[in-house]
Amino acid sequence: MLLLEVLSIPKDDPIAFTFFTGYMAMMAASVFFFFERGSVDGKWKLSLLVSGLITGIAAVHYFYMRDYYMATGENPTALRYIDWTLTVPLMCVEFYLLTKAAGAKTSLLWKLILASVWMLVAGYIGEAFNPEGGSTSHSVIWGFISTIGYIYVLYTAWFGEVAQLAKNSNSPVIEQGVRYLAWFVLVGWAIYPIGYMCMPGGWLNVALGWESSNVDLFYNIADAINKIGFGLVVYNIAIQETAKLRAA
Ligand SMILES: *C/C=C(C)/C=C/C=C(C)/C=C/C1=C(C)CCCC1(C)C
Repeated sequence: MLLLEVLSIPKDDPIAFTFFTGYMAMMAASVFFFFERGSVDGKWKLSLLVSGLITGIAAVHYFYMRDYYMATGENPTALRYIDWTLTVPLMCVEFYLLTKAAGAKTSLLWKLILASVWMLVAGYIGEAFNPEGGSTSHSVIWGFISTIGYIYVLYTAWFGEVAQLAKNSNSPVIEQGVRYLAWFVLVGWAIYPIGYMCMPGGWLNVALGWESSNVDLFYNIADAINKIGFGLVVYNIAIQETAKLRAA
């Protein structure tokens, strides 16, 4: 029975559609990043490995989330947050690796990881412990607490240590690339709170009647943009820096 449901994607279910395309896109991106490790200079291989791990971890979670959604029609909240708890800190690792040559210390990495885990733990409490039928106050309080962690990462990427170090890197390629990643954090990451507010009791659910199934629609679209986009920016930096080294 489970198998039958998995095999038939309803034509009118955009969420199921994004679970399937999201899964394939993440998998293809991982293959790409792993193979392309071979075409960049040694000091960029770790960055590409991390890009591939981010989309690879997501691909495995999409495999399970897709089945969970197809079988139950519900949001796979636990799987979603397990995925993010692994992949968002790895995105912090990308920031660290890019600015390491300019002097980034591991304390920067830990601050970013702490802020993102804070953001995710609060978001998980907001979603997983939302009372039956939904509670606006519960959703707003935990959404607000979560946003503090988000703003910390955003600030660090745009004006704080990450931005400063990128400026000191003496590489326009790295400075430009880090700026692109900061744009992802500003625009791409901001899609997640929109999904969050669709849960029962959430602002968009209450004010505009957006259904809770849209939580996954927004999360799936945001994941594809952010995880693959982040990886491609890092890939582009690595390719350009490698070309510079080889020309020298
Ligand atoms: C690959 C996964 C990524 C980049 C996930 C990012 C998730 C967020 C930026 C989530 C942010 C949230 C808020 C800022 C408030 C509401 C709760 C969250 C967790 C959805």
